Amino acid sequence: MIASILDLYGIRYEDSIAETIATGLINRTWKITAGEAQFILQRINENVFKKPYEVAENISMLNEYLTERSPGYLFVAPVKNVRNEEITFDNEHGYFRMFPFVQGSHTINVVSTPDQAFEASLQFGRFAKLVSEFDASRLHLTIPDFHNLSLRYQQFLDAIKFGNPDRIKQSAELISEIKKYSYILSAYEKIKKSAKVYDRVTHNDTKISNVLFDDHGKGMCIIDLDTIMPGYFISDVGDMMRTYLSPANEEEKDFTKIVVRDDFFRAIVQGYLTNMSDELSAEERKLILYAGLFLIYMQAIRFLADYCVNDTYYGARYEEQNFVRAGNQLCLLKNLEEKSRFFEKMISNELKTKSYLIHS
Ligand code: GN1
Ligand code: MG
Repeated sequence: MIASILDLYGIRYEDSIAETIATGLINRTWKITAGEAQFILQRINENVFKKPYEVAENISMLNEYLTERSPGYLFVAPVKNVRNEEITFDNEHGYFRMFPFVQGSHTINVVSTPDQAFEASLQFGRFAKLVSEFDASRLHLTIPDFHNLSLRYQQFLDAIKFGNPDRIKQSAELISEIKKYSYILSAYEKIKKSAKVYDRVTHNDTKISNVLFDDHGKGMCIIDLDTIMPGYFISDVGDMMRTYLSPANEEEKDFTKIVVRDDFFRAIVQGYLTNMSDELSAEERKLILYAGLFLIYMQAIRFLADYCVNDTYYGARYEEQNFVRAGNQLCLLKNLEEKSRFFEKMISNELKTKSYLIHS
């Protein structure tokens, strides 16, 4: 499939090595080695990103801004094709982008030490700080309502009404659990009305595989910039909590392996606050723990809603994948919620002592 695409980047397929990188379910990704040069080639899923050119425009606006304001910052923008375009469209195969491969970098798929959580959070917080004066409203909504919990909840209600009756029946227990947590939705409705919880430039997909690490385990930069949009900081902090806190990830079927690790929680908070503590308003600072509850809850909702409509969005590698993932996320949510008081204390100590600044 990619020979004709590589051609448009001046690379001969016969002279290159293409390795598939299989992580996310949304976009397809290859590592291309052409002689000395290495690239990451990615096919954009246009069912998810309906306007691929807007994705490119967002990245290029931020690239321009950061190149001017923070020249030392490593921002991995796409390379242009022979037609001087950032996106390559091919009638048969769709939309593609190519990025330079960052030499000396690697990604990890599991967070196994608090240091890794700290490093990743430091990178996402650093990015958030560097673009904090960029007018977020200039950015396109590459996926409209992506983290709009009210809408996600409505989609869930529709799914359990109009979806696959067998799957809905099977999901009865999970559905009622989701409804029990509706206080998370009410809190979100309040946030939307608040003038002190700001629309910021957010990454919206802060999982660990979207951070590049160097050989010493230090964070280098963040990648996978397609979902950068205006949003609340809770999206970024929340998705880190969702994906770094437990040693078992969202695919785990044995829920007894889902554990919320205290020192990883502290590392996320410290990493993010290193750059963002003074940037967050008093009201935002109160939402740090909520960020995790919010994101995990939303993900549970999205997985279960998709299961009830026959996996139309995520697809599934096996029959019950989205059902399992919804149950998994609800278990994680419960574990996090159980530690709420302890974590709230931890956060307020961090904010008071600023001990995290020692790391920076
Ligand atoms: C999707 O496919 P992947 O892993 O890049 C989703 C995220 C979810 C994640 C959960 C554009 O990301 O929001 O957190 O699945 N991305 C999109 O597995 O929907
Ligand atoms: Mg991704």
